[in-house]
Amino acid sequence: MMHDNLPSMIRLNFQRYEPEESLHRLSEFTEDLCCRRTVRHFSSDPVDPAVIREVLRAANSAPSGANKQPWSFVVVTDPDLKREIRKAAEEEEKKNYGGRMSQEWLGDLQQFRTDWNKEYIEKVPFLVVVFAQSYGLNESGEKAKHYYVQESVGIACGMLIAAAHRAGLATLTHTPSPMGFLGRILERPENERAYLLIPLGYPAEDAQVPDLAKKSVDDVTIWK
Ligand code: IYR
Repeated sequence: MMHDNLPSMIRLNFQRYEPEESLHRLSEFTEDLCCRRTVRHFSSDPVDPAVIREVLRAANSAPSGANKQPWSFVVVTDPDLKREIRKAAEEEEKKNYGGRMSQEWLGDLQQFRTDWNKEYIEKVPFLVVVFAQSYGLNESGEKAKHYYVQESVGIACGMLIAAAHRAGLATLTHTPSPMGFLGRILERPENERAYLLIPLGYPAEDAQVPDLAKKSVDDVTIWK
């Protein structure tokens, strides 16, 4: 029968807190998350690979459609690969900044002082390239269905970014679109599409960020 091979059910391990304790614990976390900034100038200072692995362990704990975990994390440290990725990303970005993005889009980006130059790709100690698996593929080439792939991988990336911040590492969510070159350079299988390129490292000594205002939580929340 269909149900013969199901995993058994185990008791939920869950901690309830009194409201005061709950808010206390949460505020610390929220305050820390609210200090996070996207970084575009990285130091070449090394990072312990054990920290990267732990960040990925957090990301990999994300919920996903039917628990398929439809992602792969490719950790790049090899200087030749980084150079190749930088070169290919800059080629796409030159096209993006040179006419592929609309005037409105370019206008919206001005405050970030971004351009096609992606020096950080070579400078940062770790690049994590997140791939989304549109379907599963085992060693014998059998396909398995994946569900809510975009949502699942997005959630995992959010958890990755939060974990990296918690670890004292800076991140950048880079989408040098189109990102097809990442699958080619990193020799990923046909079921995978590059989703996000995430440099992970320490900010450069002199790193600056725009003085941005975020919407207030009350402006984005509707209580009914
Ligand atoms: N991918 C380009 C452009 C860019 C687009 C958005 I939307 C941003 O929030 C930031 C940059 C780049 O990385 O420069």
